[in-house]
Amino acid sequence: MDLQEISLQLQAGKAKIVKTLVQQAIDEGIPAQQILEEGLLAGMNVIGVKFKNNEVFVPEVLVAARAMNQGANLLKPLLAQDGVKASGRVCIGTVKGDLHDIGKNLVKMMMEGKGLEVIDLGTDVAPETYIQTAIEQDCKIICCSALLTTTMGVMADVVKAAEEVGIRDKVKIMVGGAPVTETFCHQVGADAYTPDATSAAEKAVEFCSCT
Ligand code: B1M
Repeated sequence: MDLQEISLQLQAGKAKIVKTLVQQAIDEGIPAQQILEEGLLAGMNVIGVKFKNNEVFVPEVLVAARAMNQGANLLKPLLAQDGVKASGRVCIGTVKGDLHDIGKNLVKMMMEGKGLEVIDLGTDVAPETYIQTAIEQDCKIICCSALLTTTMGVMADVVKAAEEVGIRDKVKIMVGGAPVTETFCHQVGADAYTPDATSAAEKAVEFCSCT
């Protein structure tokens, strides 16, 4: 199957067709990672460029996002089946002021695939919520996602809040999302930046194996 068809249908927001095509690709034996990258993410990238250029608007982006999520759900059991497994509990959320959750959901999916228990705090998560959850649920890692340059600064507040309540040495803080960089990670005092969901899951396994 031509994975570009998945990309095109995703761009058109046709969630049902995307689901059918993703299932068809799985049945044909195409690797899940390839379906994700060349089908779903490729389509989302095109939408991203068109969004930036005002060629599509929020409603179109939302239906594309729904198609993306539905397709990704089918891939969930297949992604990250191999490799090192670990046990441990982590919490994840998109930072306060930010409603983007597709990348965060992918990170969650890959971490669960590696055997980690993931508490999903959703979007628009305040620093106190991450901290309270980490304490109450005994999380080894706090994972923060941000897609906006205007919200990534909240990650510094999460690190500060962890220091203030005295749990900074007990919990690792991981950051990621399109505008986030390694340099930014160091600036805010977080423990790790990873560029994608696969490397985020691998890093989380590493942290959980060390503690
Ligand atoms: Co928004 N949006 N959006 N948007 N949106 C961006 C991010 C933008 C780059 C578009 C653009 O202008 N080109 C731009 C940000 C510009 C900036 O800050 N510099 C933008 C803007 C401006 C906005 C609004 C302000 C628009 C408006 O209302 N005027 C608004 C803000 C709302 C808010 O959050 N308060 C807004 C709204 C929306 C929608 C609601 C319509 C929708 C979100 C739907 C949803 O998530 N449920 C949306 C979308 C879909 C996008 C784009 C098109 C796609 C984002 C996405 O899902 N990508 C995006 C353009 C783009 O990114 N090219 C854009 C696919 C996803 C898999 O990638 O999330 O990067 P990503 O995740 C990656 C990695 O980053 C990494 O793993 C994933 C891949 O493996 N990763 C982590 C993510 N989190 C991680 C955490 C980790 C580690 C890795 O460790 C903890």
